[in-house]
Amino acid sequence: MSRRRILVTSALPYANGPLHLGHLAGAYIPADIYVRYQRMKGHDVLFICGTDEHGVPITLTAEKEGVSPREIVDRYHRNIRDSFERLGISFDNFSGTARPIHHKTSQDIFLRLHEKGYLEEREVTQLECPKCKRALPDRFVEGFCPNCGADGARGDQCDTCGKWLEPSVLIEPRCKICGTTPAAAKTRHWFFKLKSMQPRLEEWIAEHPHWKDNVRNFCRGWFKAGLEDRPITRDIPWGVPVPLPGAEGKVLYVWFDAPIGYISSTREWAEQQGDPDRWRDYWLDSRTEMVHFIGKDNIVFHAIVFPATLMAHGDFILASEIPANEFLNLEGRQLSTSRHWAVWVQDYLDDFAPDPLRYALARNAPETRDTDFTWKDFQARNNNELADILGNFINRSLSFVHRFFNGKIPAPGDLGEVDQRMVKIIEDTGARVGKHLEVFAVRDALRELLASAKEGNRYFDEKQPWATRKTDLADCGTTLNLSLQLVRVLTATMQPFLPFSAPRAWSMLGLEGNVAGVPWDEIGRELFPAGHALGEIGILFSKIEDEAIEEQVRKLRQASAQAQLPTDEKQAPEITIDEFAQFDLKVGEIAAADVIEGRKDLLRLSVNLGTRTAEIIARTSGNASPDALPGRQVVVVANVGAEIEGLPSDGLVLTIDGPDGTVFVEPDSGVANGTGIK
Ligand code: B3M
Ligand code: ZN
Repeated sequence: MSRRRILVTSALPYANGPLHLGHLAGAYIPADIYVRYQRMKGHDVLFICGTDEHGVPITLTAEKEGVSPREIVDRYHRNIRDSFERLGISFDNFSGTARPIHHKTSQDIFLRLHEKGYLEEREVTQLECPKCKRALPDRFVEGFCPNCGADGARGDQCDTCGKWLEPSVLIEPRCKICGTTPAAAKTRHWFFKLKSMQPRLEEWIAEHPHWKDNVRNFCRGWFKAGLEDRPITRDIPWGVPVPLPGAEGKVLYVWFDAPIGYISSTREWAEQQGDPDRWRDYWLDSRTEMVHFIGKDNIVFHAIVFPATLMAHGDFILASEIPANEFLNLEGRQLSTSRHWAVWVQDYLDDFAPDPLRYALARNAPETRDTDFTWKDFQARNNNELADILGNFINRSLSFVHRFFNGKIPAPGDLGEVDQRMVKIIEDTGARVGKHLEVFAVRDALRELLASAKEGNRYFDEKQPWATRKTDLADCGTTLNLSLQLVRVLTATMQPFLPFSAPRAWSMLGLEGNVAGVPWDEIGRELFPAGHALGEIGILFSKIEDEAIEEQVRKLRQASAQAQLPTDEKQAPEITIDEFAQFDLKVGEIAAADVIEGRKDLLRLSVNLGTRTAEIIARTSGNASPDALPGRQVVVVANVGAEIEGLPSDGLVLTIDGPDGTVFVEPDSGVANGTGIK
């Protein structure tokens, strides 16, 4: 077979937070397995990614933290890149869309579309927040979805029904920053004339009848509704500036520039190779196969908007494959970063090795439907499959040769029927696993790999080398020879999935060089000669104890419970010590307490502050019995005049929302009324 050239992309994660398991399951782990496999097949593979550094989510995060978008982007670029590295995701280049090379590439493409008449400037009405004094595109505005009615639909998309939206269609829209109802205002934007491109797009999709159902169904839905022209510029300060006169202050829509990031990342890679034109081999040569690994929420942009951009431009190749994956849930619930229902990759890697996670996620990849990650399942996959099946077969084979054959692989004797069956497995495991990887079926590929390891264990048990060692040494030699050949096969075959463990097994086998350099088609053909000396053995996969798993579940539940506390219990903005010193905190004694008529959650307290008595209104959960209060000491902020529910209050009394209702803060031993608190 001739050498293919394959350009593989993984969706560019937004540089506004760390990676979690949900990200990995769809766009990164399956992509890395595919890429590592195709490299072993000897093809010319380029694996491209980077962070998506524009768009409203980044601006929002920056605003929330009171820092510049640049600071957010740099921080999370490093953070995300580090997680990928520790997980062994083998990108050839990991770029970022805020870099000059990306701005230039996107602007050039925009200009070409403009020249060719695919863009049109139109006057539009957009939402603006009168309070924040800013335009509210995309995620700056939320409201009810006009399609499904769900609340929390955003100006660009409804997460509940998946519909692509415009801010102006939201029902009861509100500003994401301050909650104000936006006003409509006129502005000008450049529209991408997608409508006119529908026939070409439809034809192109029809040329790929083997694409996954999720991709084809999505596109069919879009075509049926009819593509509409879309504005691809925005009135926000962070992004790729629109390169046209009269467009000052406008930037490209993030979903227009982000996929172009695949091109600019390839260009950056070529420059790093010292061959700046080399990106052309991948993007301009129709023999290149381009594969986009994405999650299902990105289908429209990779199957419609980006291809339309490339078609309109005219020079570039289009995708050959779009393996779009479904979602990963966590312990039966939808992953949510805002609700802290997530497992962060960096936290995982602080506690465990990368390979068991790669294995668990690939084994349970959301290829055709959403799947669920549970810590229990993770443990079971690791313990019952990696350790007890794969690791056990490798370990028992190696140990046996070390113990009884001096660490040298014995020569095989005559082969019986059972041995012949084993020879077959040695010969075809690589091809059986590879067949599934060609069509992105990492689950099936791993199932095959595991099946071969199971066969290995079965063979070992059946042949009973511990018995034949004494009764039929030649047959014992056959058993161990074939077992070791299979171990070699499994080691090479597991390399794309388990790139940290495979090299270790390779050196335990006493083999030189890099297992990733084994040509895939030679797996099962390059065999050990008799007498080959094995290397030192170690444990390949350790078991994970129940306690370690319980600890993870506890951590997850705790973080999510924490996130559900009312906002005023979360961390408040920092103040200076001088600001704190302005609070006049004093101990006082409740002299009298009454419930305000008709409001059992409001108390009127007379508090003796030593030199004066303050009349204070206290808000409670309605549980306090006023009769028990007189005589008790409390803490008062004495220098605020407040109004609580329209009632004047001569200070505030400190209370805590306890599990059974409101409790008062109280000195733990008697002090004089009016004593100041530091
Ligand atoms: N930044 C990722 C997301 O939707 C988005 C992908 C861009 S791929 C060009 O989470
Ligand atoms: Zn606002």
